[in-house]
Amino acid sequence: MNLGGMVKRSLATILVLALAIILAGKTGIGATPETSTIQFRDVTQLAGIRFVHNNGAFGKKFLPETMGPGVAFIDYDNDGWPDIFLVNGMDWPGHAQKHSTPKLYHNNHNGTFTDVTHKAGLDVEMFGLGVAVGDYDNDGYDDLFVTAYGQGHLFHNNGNGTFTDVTQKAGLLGPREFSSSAAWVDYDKDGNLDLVVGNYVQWTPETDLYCTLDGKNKSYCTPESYKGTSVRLWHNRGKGTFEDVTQKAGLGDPTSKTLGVAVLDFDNDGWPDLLFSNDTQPNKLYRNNGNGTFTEKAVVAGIAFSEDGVARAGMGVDAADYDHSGFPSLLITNFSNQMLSLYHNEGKGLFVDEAMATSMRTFSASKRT
Ligand SMILES: [Ca+2]
Ligand SMILES: [Ca+2]
Ligand SMILES: [Ca+2]
Ligand SMILES: [Ca+2]
Repeated sequence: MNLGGMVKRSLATILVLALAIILAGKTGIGATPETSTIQFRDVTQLAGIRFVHNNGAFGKKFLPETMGPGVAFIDYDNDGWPDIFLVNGMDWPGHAQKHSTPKLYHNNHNGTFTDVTHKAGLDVEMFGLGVAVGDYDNDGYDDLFVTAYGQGHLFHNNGNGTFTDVTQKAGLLGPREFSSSAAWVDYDKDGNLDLVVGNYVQWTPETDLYCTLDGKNKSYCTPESYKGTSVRLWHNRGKGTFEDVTQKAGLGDPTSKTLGVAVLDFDNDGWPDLLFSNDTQPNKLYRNNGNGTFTEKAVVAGIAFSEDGVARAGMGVDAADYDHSGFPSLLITNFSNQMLSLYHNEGKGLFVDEAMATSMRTFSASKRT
């Protein structure tokens, strides 16, 4: 999504679809002018994308293995053609069998892509989960922040086709967390992009719990088994360094189990607000007070819980003004047995979940034809 050109973010579920759309568009494959129905064909192989996700699974059923990786479009060489960055996991320490890294694919302007990961200096092993693209140092080249189990990474785009891991230099080394998604946003409007990072739960291989569905075999535990973790807000001081302002900004909340981050100005006051979709915990909507602090509004806005008052398993999230009302609405994907949430922004700080009504309309229309 994009808010005033200042925010770029990505999530796997949304952008994998977007990737298919862009690839189909660039190659001309999948266009069916003779019908009114849009059709898509998987052109991954044709485009030269050979990426394989490694979730590190070796039989212990560690929780991070359940996560898909993020992907982002980034025109890292400013040639006007979107390139692709794919996040990857890795084998667990002590069980290393293969070398797996994120991948950067350069857009060849002809529907194909070339793996430039090594040349770009991005063949760094990590248990990556998400990615956010933004030019945090205003040098005209988009940079990458990769969320990960353990330690997120900030890669500075050097402007010559290479990146440098500046995580430590930027002051972003922190406690080992399970960061899932991130977004760049200039929340204080000082001209420098700040970084907001969603964290999932408190989990380590050492504190891994035994869960089972059949009483015999270990299964993946649900997030209820683990304590949550606060999101983090990193203020960009300029000159390439960041400070943790989570508590000062009022975003500290150890109960959250965040999987999705969205930036939206839900009340149209010109200050970007933050939405965190939480897995089995209430979603959070933080209104930007315009003075460096935020106030949590999800319950009064009607988006913390489902209509029957249950915290759902919020995962992906995006915000857009889909009905041209002048206010951004929200789409939150939930777990597989739960309906997604289409929170229509009614203005006046209130959202109404229209997912049920919308799907009923679709169903009715299909029955008529
Ligand atoms: Ca490019
Ligand atoms: Ca930059
Ligand atoms: Ca800023
Ligand atoms: Ca606002």
